[in-house]
Amino acid sequence: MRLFLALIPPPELRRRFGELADTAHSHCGGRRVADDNLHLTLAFLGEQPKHRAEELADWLGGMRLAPGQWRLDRWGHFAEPGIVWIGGAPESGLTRLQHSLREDLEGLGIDARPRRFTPHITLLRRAEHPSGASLPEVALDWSYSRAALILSEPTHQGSRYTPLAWSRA
Ligand code: 3AM
Repeated sequence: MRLFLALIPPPELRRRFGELADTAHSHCGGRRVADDNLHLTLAFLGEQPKHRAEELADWLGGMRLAPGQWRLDRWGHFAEPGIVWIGGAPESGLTRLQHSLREDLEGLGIDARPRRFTPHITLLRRAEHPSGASLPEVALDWSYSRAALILSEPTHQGSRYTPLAWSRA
């Protein structure tokens, strides 16, 4: 089972991310991430056996995160896979959260990625012009308090993400 940990935006913020994805797509081309799949990856866990997924669901389900707020105010891109994203300054709470999750996972024997965390929301993949486009200014705030363990499955229409567990409210 291909798993990752993520923050899932509340519906109104997800709608705004979707609008930004449309705008970015009209400038940069490529493949727009579906609204239902817009998220912030905290840790990619790779392929894990079912019993490990259950263990991880119990671990996350028993955890309460320190809530935080993150200001999204910048566009970015990863040139090689043509990813266009929105993000913000690395917010200390978010960085601490990612670090402590990675440490816990290491204790569970999982070498989670990325090691160097650039918090971002992927809007486009395989963009034809990932840089150089003049994209509109962004200023959005995300109040987060729960993380999700997500199952990623390939389909003909792209990846399907299914939350398997949530940290406590
Ligand atoms: O949220 P983003 O788009 O940054 O790119 C994948 C996506 O990240 C990443 O995990 C998230 C959920 O799929 N991902 C997929 N395969 C990966 C791998 N082999 C990976 N990250 C690191 N190594």
